[in-house]
Amino acid sequence: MTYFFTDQEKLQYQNNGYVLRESQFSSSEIDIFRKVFESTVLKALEISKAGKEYFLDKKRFVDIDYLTLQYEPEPNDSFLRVIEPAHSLNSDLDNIIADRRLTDPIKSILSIGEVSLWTDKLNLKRPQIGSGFGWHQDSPYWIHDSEDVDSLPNVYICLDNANESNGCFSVIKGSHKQGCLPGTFDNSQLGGFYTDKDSFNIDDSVDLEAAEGSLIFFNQHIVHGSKPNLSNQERRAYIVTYQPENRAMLKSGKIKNI
Ligand SMILES: O=C(O)CCC(=O)C(=O)O
Repeated sequence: MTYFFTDQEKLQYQNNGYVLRESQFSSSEIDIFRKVFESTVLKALEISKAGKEYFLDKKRFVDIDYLTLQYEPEPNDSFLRVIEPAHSLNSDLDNIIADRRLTDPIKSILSIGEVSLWTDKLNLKRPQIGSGFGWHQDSPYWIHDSEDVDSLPNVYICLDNANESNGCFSVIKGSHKQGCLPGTFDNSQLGGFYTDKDSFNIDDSVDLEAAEGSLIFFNQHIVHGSKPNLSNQERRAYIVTYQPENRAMLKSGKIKNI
């Protein structure tokens, strides 16, 4: 069984900057993923105590070697928000990273036969607590570390049903075509990483409401973000980013061919 993009999906990806594939993983597979997810969160919290804590724009971060933990803003700053790179904490994630349902479409996007890992993130958005992600592109975060920022496609795995009330993933359709856009210049520490609102059209935003087990493939240049989780439902996601084979990962500099 192969999962390569159809010609129509390739065209959609080129034109819109994303492709949503629903029902890719079964409920029982997603149950297992959630257990892997939560055990990784517990490991992260455990080792966080030994890490180096710092604050950017009042947001709490902890670094342990090349692992970065990002916490929710106060008063929820004991709750994790992002764990990156997550596979370094839990080798069970390796099976997901290598799953052909993720890697075949990525190979279609890159038009190549073999890929390696660039980075992987567990994004938590706990009920009533999970904060939103402002509009941004991934490429400005990576441009100084990657030799080829145009070859870093992402796949987002929905671990919970996601809709507007629990902060589903949203994109600005077609915004990837403009490459790296200017950031906001608001004198904050992280402001440069949020996309200047005058450089894209908010009317092109699409809320990608998707059921658990769906996959969203998206371009590293697409402007994207999500609202806070105001609901009583979890909104967990695992985002994996690939690149052509034999290239060094973000942060660790090691090579992880798939
Ligand atoms: O999880 C989300 O809703 C957004 C994540 C995101 O924008 C990111 O990790 O770059």
